Amino acid sequence: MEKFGFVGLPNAGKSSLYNALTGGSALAAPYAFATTDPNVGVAKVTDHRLDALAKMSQSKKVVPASVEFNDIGGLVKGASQGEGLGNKFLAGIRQVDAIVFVLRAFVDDDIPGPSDPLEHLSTVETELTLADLEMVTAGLDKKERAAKGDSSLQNEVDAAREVLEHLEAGTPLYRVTLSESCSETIAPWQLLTNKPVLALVNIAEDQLGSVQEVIAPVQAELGELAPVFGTCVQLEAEAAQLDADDRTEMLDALGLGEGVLPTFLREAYYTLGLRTFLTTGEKESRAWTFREGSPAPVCAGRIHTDMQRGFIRAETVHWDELVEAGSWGKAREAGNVRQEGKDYIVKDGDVLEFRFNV
Ligand SMILES: Nc1nc2c(ncn2[C@@H]2O[C@H](COP(=O)(O)OP(=O)(O)OP(=O)(O)O)[C@@H](O)[C@H]2O)c(=O)[nH]1
Ligand SMILES: [Mg+2]
Repeated sequence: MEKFGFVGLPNAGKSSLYNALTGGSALAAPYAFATTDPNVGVAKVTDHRLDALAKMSQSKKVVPASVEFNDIGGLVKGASQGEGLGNKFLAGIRQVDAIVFVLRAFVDDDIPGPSDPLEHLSTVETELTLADLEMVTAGLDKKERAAKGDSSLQNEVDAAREVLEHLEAGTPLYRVTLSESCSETIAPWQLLTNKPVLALVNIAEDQLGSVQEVIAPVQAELGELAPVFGTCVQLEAEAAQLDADDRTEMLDALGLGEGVLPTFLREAYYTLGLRTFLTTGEKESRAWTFREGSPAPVCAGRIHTDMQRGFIRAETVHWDELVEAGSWGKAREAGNVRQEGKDYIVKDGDVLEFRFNV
Protein backbone atom coordinates (compact mmCIF):
# COMPACT_ATOMS: atom_id res chain seq x y z
CA MET A 1 0.00 0.00 0.00
CA GLU A 2 1.22 3.51 -0.77
CA LYS A 3 2.30 5.54 2.23
CA PHE A 4 2.24 9.23 3.07
CA GLY A 5 4.06 10.91 5.94
CA PHE A 6 2.96 14.16 7.61
CA VAL A 7 5.57 16.77 8.37
CA GLY A 8 4.95 20.05 10.14
CA LEU A 9 5.54 22.19 13.20
CA PRO A 10 3.98 21.32 16.57
CA ASN A 11 0.31 22.30 16.77
CA ALA A 12 -0.03 22.59 12.98
CA GLY A 13 -2.83 20.03 13.08
CA LYS A 14 -1.09 16.85 11.87
CA SER A 15 -2.80 14.54 14.31
CA SER A 16 -6.14 16.25 13.71
CA LEU A 17 -5.63 15.66 9.98
CA TYR A 18 -4.70 12.06 10.65
CA ASN A 19 -7.92 11.59 12.59
CA ALA A 20 -9.96 13.29 9.87
CA LEU A 21 -8.53 11.08 7.12
CA THR A 22 -8.41 7.73 8.89
CA GLY A 23 -11.28 8.12 11.35
CA GLY A 24 -8.66 7.43 14.00
CA SER A 25 -8.39 8.82 17.50
CA ALA A 26 -4.81 10.00 17.80
CA LEU A 27 -4.16 12.51 20.56
CA ALA A 28 -4.64 16.03 19.21
CA ALA A 29 -3.85 18.55 21.91
CA PRO A 30 -3.08 22.26 22.28
CA TYR A 31 0.52 21.83 23.40
CA ALA A 32 3.71 21.18 21.44
CA PHE A 33 4.91 17.60 20.90
CA ALA A 34 1.61 16.00 21.78
CA THR A 35 2.66 13.26 19.36
CA THR A 36 5.78 11.32 20.29
CA ASP A 37 5.18 7.83 18.92
CA PRO A 38 3.97 7.77 15.33
CA ASN A 39 0.35 7.01 14.44
CA VAL A 40 -0.15 4.80 11.42
CA GLY A 41 -3.56 4.40 9.82
CA VAL A 42 -5.38 3.69 6.60
CA ALA A 43 -7.75 5.95 4.66
CA LYS A 44 -10.23 4.74 2.08
CA VAL A 45 -10.24 6.56 -1.24
CA THR A 46 -13.87 7.34 -2.08
CA ASP A 47 -14.69 6.62 -5.72
CA HIS A 48 -18.04 7.30 -7.39
CA ARG A 49 -17.15 4.81 -10.16
CA LEU A 50 -16.88 2.01 -7.63
CA ASP A 51 -20.20 3.02 -6.06
CA ALA A 52 -21.92 2.97 -9.46
CA LEU A 53 -20.53 -0.47 -10.29
CA ALA A 54 -21.45 -1.89 -6.88
CA LYS A 55 -24.99 -0.64 -7.37
CA MET A 56 -25.18 -2.15 -10.85
CA SER A 57 -23.95 -5.55 -9.65
CA GLN A 58 -25.77 -5.36 -6.30
CA SER A 59 -22.47 -6.41 -4.76
CA LYS A 60 -22.51 -7.85 -1.25
CA LYS A 61 -19.12 -6.30 -0.53
CA VAL A 62 -17.52 -3.06 -1.68
CA VAL A 63 -13.77 -2.60 -1.26
CA PRO A 64 -12.33 0.84 -2.05
CA ALA A 65 -8.67 1.57 -2.68
CA SER A 66 -6.74 2.70 0.36
CA VAL A 67 -3.57 4.55 1.31
CA GLU A 68 -1.60 4.71 4.54
CA PHE A 69 -0.86 7.84 6.56
CA ASN A 70 1.94 8.23 9.09
CA ASP A 71 1.52 10.98 11.65
CA ILE A 72 4.74 11.84 13.45
CA GLY A 73 5.93 14.36 16.02
CA GLY A 74 6.33 18.07 15.33
CA LEU A 75 9.48 19.46 13.75
CA VAL A 76 10.97 22.71 15.07
CA LYS A 77 13.66 25.14 14.00
CA GLY A 78 16.99 23.71 15.14
CA ALA A 79 15.71 20.12 15.19
CA SER A 80 18.91 19.03 13.47
CA GLN A 81 20.79 20.41 16.51
CA GLY A 82 18.52 18.52 18.86
CA GLU A 83 15.84 21.18 19.48
CA GLY A 84 12.39 19.86 20.32
CA LEU A 85 12.26 16.16 19.62
CA GLY A 86 15.40 16.43 17.49
CA ASN A 87 15.19 14.98 14.00
CA LYS A 88 15.88 11.29 14.58
CA PHE A 89 12.16 10.55 14.59
CA LEU A 90 12.09 11.53 10.90
CA ALA A 91 13.66 8.12 10.21
CA GLY A 92 10.16 6.78 10.85
CA ILE A 93 8.96 8.29 7.57
CA ARG A 94 11.95 7.40 5.38
CA GLN A 95 9.99 4.59 3.73
CA VAL A 96 6.97 6.72 2.78
CA ASP A 97 6.22 7.34 -0.89
CA ALA A 98 5.32 11.01 -0.48
CA ILE A 99 5.36 13.75 2.11
CA VAL A 100 2.48 15.98 3.13
CA PHE A 101 3.42 19.35 4.61
CA VAL A 102 0.84 20.40 7.18
CA LEU A 103 1.07 24.20 7.43
CA ARG A 104 -0.85 26.20 9.95
CA ALA A 105 -2.71 29.38 9.03
CA PHE A 106 -5.37 29.36 11.76
CA VAL A 107 -5.04 31.82 14.62
CA ASP A 108 -5.95 30.64 18.09
CA ASP A 109 -4.48 32.36 21.14
CA ASP A 110 -4.89 29.21 23.20
CA ILE A 111 -2.72 27.18 20.87
CA PRO A 112 0.96 28.15 20.85
CA GLY A 113 2.89 28.55 17.63
CA PRO A 114 3.06 30.78 14.56
CA SER A 115 0.10 31.17 12.20
CA ASP A 116 1.98 32.13 9.07
CA PRO A 117 1.99 29.14 6.71
CA LEU A 118 5.07 30.51 4.92
CA GLU A 119 7.00 30.52 8.17
CA HIS A 120 5.95 26.90 8.70
CA LEU A 121 6.98 26.00 5.16
CA SER A 122 10.39 27.58 5.46
CA THR A 123 11.17 25.85 8.78
CA VAL A 124 10.01 22.49 7.50
CA GLU A 125 12.00 22.78 4.29
CA THR A 126 15.15 23.81 6.15
CA GLU A 127 14.94 21.02 8.71
CA LEU A 128 14.21 18.30 6.17
CA THR A 129 17.12 19.51 4.07
CA LEU A 130 19.42 19.44 7.12
CA ALA A 131 18.26 15.93 8.01
CA ASP A 132 19.14 14.78 4.49
CA LEU A 133 22.44 16.65 4.64
CA GLU A 134 23.36 14.78 7.81
CA MET A 135 22.51 11.46 6.27
CA VAL A 136 24.31 12.08 2.98
CA THR A 137 27.42 13.41 4.70
CA ALA A 138 27.67 10.30 6.86
CA GLY A 139 26.75 7.97 3.98
CA LEU A 140 29.20 9.54 1.56
CA ASP A 141 32.05 9.17 3.99
CA LYS A 142 31.30 5.46 4.35
CA LYS A 143 30.89 4.91 0.62
CA GLU A 144 34.10 6.76 -0.21
CA ARG A 145 36.05 4.47 2.07
CA ALA A 146 34.33 1.37 0.72
CA ALA A 147 34.84 2.50 -2.91
CA LYS A 148 38.61 2.32 -2.42
CA GLY A 149 38.33 -1.45 -2.34
CA ASP A 150 35.34 -1.82 -4.64
CA SER A 151 35.21 0.38 -7.73
CA SER A 152 31.61 -0.61 -8.46
CA LEU A 153 30.61 1.77 -5.65
CA GLN A 154 32.02 4.80 -7.48
CA ASN A 155 28.59 5.43 -9.02
CA GLU A 156 27.05 5.85 -5.64
CA VAL A 157 29.85 8.12 -4.48
CA ASP A 158 29.29 10.37 -7.50
CA ALA A 159 25.55 10.48 -6.90
CA ALA A 160 26.00 11.31 -3.22
CA ARG A 161 28.41 14.12 -4.15
CA GLU A 162 25.89 15.54 -6.58
CA VAL A 163 23.06 15.66 -4.03
CA LEU A 164 25.40 16.90 -1.32
CA GLU A 165 26.11 19.99 -3.37
CA HIS A 166 22.41 20.90 -3.45
CA LEU A 167 21.82 20.08 0.19
CA GLU A 168 24.83 22.13 1.30
CA ALA A 169 23.38 25.06 -0.60
CA GLY A 170 20.21 24.58 1.47
CA THR A 171 18.10 23.33 -1.42
CA PRO A 172 15.68 20.45 -0.88
CA LEU A 173 16.06 17.87 -3.65
CA TYR A 174 12.46 18.14 -4.84
CA ARG A 175 13.36 21.66 -5.96
CA VAL A 176 16.13 20.51 -8.31
CA THR A 177 16.38 18.22 -11.30
CA LEU A 178 18.99 15.57 -10.65
CA SER A 179 20.86 13.89 -13.48
CA GLU A 180 19.20 10.64 -14.50
CA SER A 181 21.96 8.39 -13.24
CA CYS A 182 22.13 10.26 -9.93
CA SER A 183 18.40 10.08 -9.51
CA GLU A 184 18.39 6.33 -10.04
CA THR A 185 21.42 5.63 -7.86
CA ILE A 186 20.32 7.75 -4.93
CA ALA A 187 16.72 6.47 -4.80
CA PRO A 188 17.45 3.60 -2.37
CA TRP A 189 18.84 6.14 0.13
CA GLN A 190 15.23 7.23 0.71
CA LEU A 191 16.15 10.84 1.27
CA LEU A 192 13.28 12.84 2.70
CA THR A 193 13.48 15.73 0.24
CA ASN A 194 13.76 13.36 -2.71
CA LYS A 195 10.09 12.41 -2.48
CA PRO A 196 7.02 14.01 -4.04
CA VAL A 197 5.40 16.60 -1.79
CA LEU A 198 1.90 17.98 -1.22
CA ALA A 199 0.87 20.80 1.07
CA LEU A 200 -2.21 21.16 3.21
CA VAL A 201 -2.84 24.55 4.77
CA ASN A 202 -4.86 24.30 7.96
CA ILE A 203 -7.08 27.36 8.03
CA ALA A 204 -9.46 28.76 10.64
CA GLU A 205 -13.19 28.22 10.43
CA ASP A 206 -13.72 31.93 9.75
CA GLN A 207 -11.30 31.80 6.80
CA LEU A 208 -13.43 29.25 4.95
CA GLY A 209 -14.87 32.01 2.80
CA SER A 210 -11.42 33.00 1.56
CA VAL A 211 -9.50 29.73 1.23
CA GLN A 212 -7.99 30.80 -2.08
CA GLU A 213 -6.50 34.01 -0.65
CA VAL A 214 -5.10 32.21 2.38
CA ILE A 215 -3.34 29.50 0.38
CA ALA A 216 -2.16 31.76 -2.48
CA PRO A 217 1.22 32.65 -0.91
CA VAL A 218 1.99 28.97 -0.35
CA GLN A 219 1.00 28.17 -3.92
CA ALA A 220 3.24 30.97 -5.15
CA GLU A 221 6.14 29.64 -3.10
CA LEU A 222 5.77 26.03 -4.20
CA GLY A 223 4.70 26.71 -7.79
CA GLU A 224 4.67 23.52 -9.83
CA LEU A 225 6.41 21.55 -7.10
CA ALA A 226 3.37 20.58 -5.13
CA PRO A 227 -0.40 20.72 -5.17
CA VAL A 228 -1.64 22.92 -2.31
CA PHE A 229 -4.95 22.43 -0.49
CA GLY A 230 -6.67 24.47 2.18
CA THR A 231 -9.27 23.48 4.70
CA CYS A 232 -10.21 23.74 8.35
CA VAL A 233 -8.84 20.43 9.55
CA GLN A 234 -10.55 20.71 12.91
CA LEU A 235 -14.00 20.85 11.32
CA GLU A 236 -13.31 17.98 8.98
CA ALA A 237 -11.94 15.95 11.89
CA GLU A 238 -15.16 16.60 13.81
CA ALA A 239 -17.21 15.66 10.74
CA ALA A 240 -15.23 12.42 10.36
CA GLN A 241 -16.49 11.27 13.76
CA LEU A 242 -20.13 11.47 12.63
CA ASP A 243 -22.10 8.87 10.72
CA ALA A 244 -22.52 9.44 6.98
CA ASP A 245 -25.85 11.36 7.09
CA ASP A 246 -24.85 13.69 9.93
CA ARG A 247 -21.51 14.29 8.27
CA THR A 248 -23.13 15.31 4.99
CA GLU A 249 -25.49 17.61 6.87
CA MET A 250 -22.68 19.26 8.84
CA LEU A 251 -20.41 19.79 5.82
CA ASP A 252 -23.32 21.05 3.72
CA ALA A 253 -24.28 23.55 6.40
CA LEU A 254 -20.72 24.89 6.30
CA GLY A 255 -20.79 25.07 2.51
CA LEU A 256 -18.01 22.49 2.28
CA GLY A 257 -19.74 19.99 0.00
CA GLU A 258 -18.21 16.57 0.58
CA GLY A 259 -15.33 18.27 2.43
CA VAL A 260 -11.89 19.03 1.03
CA LEU A 261 -10.24 15.89 2.33
CA PRO A 262 -11.76 13.40 -0.16
CA THR A 263 -10.45 15.59 -3.00
CA PHE A 264 -7.11 15.91 -1.25
CA LEU A 265 -6.95 12.15 -0.90
CA ARG A 266 -7.78 11.50 -4.55
CA GLU A 267 -5.25 14.06 -5.71
CA ALA A 268 -2.58 12.69 -3.39
CA TYR A 269 -3.21 9.29 -4.92
CA TYR A 270 -3.06 10.66 -8.44
CA THR A 271 0.07 12.76 -7.80
CA LEU A 272 1.92 9.57 -6.92
CA GLY A 273 1.07 8.14 -10.34
CA LEU A 274 -1.45 5.75 -8.82
CA ARG A 275 -4.39 4.69 -10.92
CA THR A 276 -7.41 2.50 -10.35
CA PHE A 277 -8.87 -0.43 -12.19
CA LEU A 278 -12.06 -2.07 -11.04
CA THR A 279 -13.61 -5.49 -10.77
CA THR A 280 -17.29 -6.00 -10.21
CA GLY A 281 -19.67 -8.85 -9.51
CA GLU A 282 -22.41 -9.96 -7.17
CA LYS A 283 -19.95 -11.09 -4.55
CA GLU A 284 -17.81 -7.98 -4.56
CA SER A 285 -16.95 -4.74 -6.32
CA ARG A 286 -13.44 -3.57 -5.76
CA ALA A 287 -11.02 -0.79 -6.67
CA TRP A 288 -7.44 -1.93 -7.28
CA THR A 289 -4.43 0.32 -7.29
CA PHE A 290 -1.79 0.16 -10.01
CA ARG A 291 1.03 2.38 -11.27
CA GLU A 292 0.31 4.48 -14.33
CA GLY A 293 1.63 2.78 -17.46
CA SER A 294 1.27 -0.81 -16.19
CA PRO A 295 0.41 -3.51 -18.73
CA ALA A 296 -2.54 -5.86 -18.13
CA PRO A 297 -0.55 -8.81 -16.67
CA VAL A 298 1.00 -6.57 -13.99
CA CYS A 299 -2.48 -5.41 -13.04
CA ALA A 300 -3.63 -9.04 -12.92
CA GLY A 301 -0.75 -9.64 -10.51
CA ARG A 302 -2.24 -7.09 -8.12
CA ILE A 303 -5.10 -9.54 -7.61
CA HIS A 304 -3.10 -12.76 -7.59
CA THR A 305 0.35 -13.79 -8.79
CA ASP A 306 -1.24 -16.81 -10.54
CA MET A 307 -3.28 -14.45 -12.68
CA GLN A 308 -0.11 -12.70 -13.80
CA ARG A 309 1.80 -15.93 -14.38
CA GLY A 310 -0.97 -17.59 -16.36
CA PHE A 311 -2.32 -14.45 -17.99
CA ILE A 312 -4.21 -15.10 -21.24
CA ARG A 313 -6.22 -11.95 -21.81
CA ALA A 314 -8.23 -9.25 -20.08
CA GLU A 315 -11.84 -8.59 -20.92
CA THR A 316 -11.96 -4.84 -20.70
CA VAL A 317 -14.67 -2.20 -20.62
CA HIS A 318 -14.54 1.37 -19.41
CA TRP A 319 -16.57 1.78 -16.21
CA ASP A 320 -19.07 4.30 -17.62
CA GLU A 321 -19.86 2.15 -20.65
CA LEU A 322 -20.47 -0.81 -18.37
CA VAL A 323 -22.73 1.15 -16.05
CA GLU A 324 -24.63 2.54 -19.00
CA ALA A 325 -25.12 -0.94 -20.47
CA GLY A 326 -26.26 -2.23 -17.08
CA SER A 327 -24.42 -5.58 -17.12
CA TRP A 328 -21.43 -7.39 -18.60
CA GLY A 329 -23.80 -9.28 -20.91
CA LYS A 330 -25.37 -6.16 -22.32
CA ALA A 331 -22.01 -4.43 -22.63
CA ARG A 332 -20.80 -7.40 -24.69
CA GLU A 333 -23.89 -7.23 -26.91
CA ALA A 334 -23.27 -3.54 -27.44
CA GLY A 335 -19.71 -4.37 -28.52
CA ASN A 336 -18.14 -2.39 -25.68
CA VAL A 337 -16.13 -5.24 -24.19
CA ARG A 338 -12.65 -5.52 -25.68
CA GLN A 339 -10.33 -8.52 -25.54
CA GLU A 340 -6.96 -7.09 -24.53
CA GLY A 341 -3.64 -8.94 -24.57
CA LYS A 342 -0.45 -8.78 -22.54
CA ASP A 343 0.75 -5.51 -24.07
CA TYR A 344 -2.38 -3.57 -23.22
CA ILE A 345 -1.65 -0.55 -21.00
CA VAL A 346 -4.46 -0.42 -18.49
CA LYS A 347 -6.33 2.87 -18.14
CA ASP A 348 -7.69 4.55 -15.05
CA GLY A 349 -11.33 3.50 -14.72
CA ASP A 350 -11.08 0.26 -16.72
CA VAL A 351 -13.19 -2.63 -15.48
CA LEU A 352 -11.32 -5.89 -16.02
CA GLU A 353 -11.99 -9.60 -15.98
CA PHE A 354 -8.83 -11.63 -16.34
CA ARG A 355 -8.68 -14.96 -18.19
CA PHE A 356 -5.75 -17.04 -17.01
CA ASN A 357 -4.49 -20.57 -16.96
CA VAL A 358 -2.11 -22.05 -14.41
N1 LIG B 1 -8.78 26.61 16.08
C1 LIG B 1 -8.31 25.54 15.45
N2 LIG B 1 -7.65 24.64 16.16
C2 LIG B 1 -7.17 23.56 15.53
C3 LIG B 1 -7.32 23.35 14.13
N3 LIG B 1 -6.71 22.19 13.79
C4 LIG B 1 -6.21 21.69 14.93
N4 LIG B 1 -6.48 22.50 15.97
C5 LIG B 1 -6.12 22.31 17.39
O1 LIG B 1 -4.73 22.55 17.52
C6 LIG B 1 -4.17 21.70 18.51
C7 LIG B 1 -2.99 20.97 17.91
O2 LIG B 1 -3.46 20.07 16.93
P1 LIG B 1 -2.74 18.67 16.66
O3 LIG B 1 -3.52 17.99 15.59
O4 LIG B 1 -2.52 17.95 17.93
O5 LIG B 1 -1.35 19.22 16.09
P2 LIG B 1 -0.04 18.38 15.71
O6 LIG B 1 0.49 19.01 14.47
O7 LIG B 1 -0.34 16.95 15.66
O8 LIG B 1 0.92 18.72 16.91
P3 LIG B 1 2.19 17.89 17.51
O9 LIG B 1 1.80 16.45 17.62
O10 LIG B 1 2.45 18.51 18.82
O11 LIG B 1 3.29 18.10 16.53
C8 LIG B 1 -5.29 20.79 18.97
O12 LIG B 1 -5.80 21.31 20.19
C9 LIG B 1 -6.31 20.88 17.87
O13 LIG B 1 -7.61 20.67 18.36
C10 LIG B 1 -8.06 24.34 13.39
O14 LIG B 1 -8.26 24.22 12.18
N5 LIG B 1 -8.52 25.41 14.10
MG1 LIG C 1 0.40 15.38 16.71
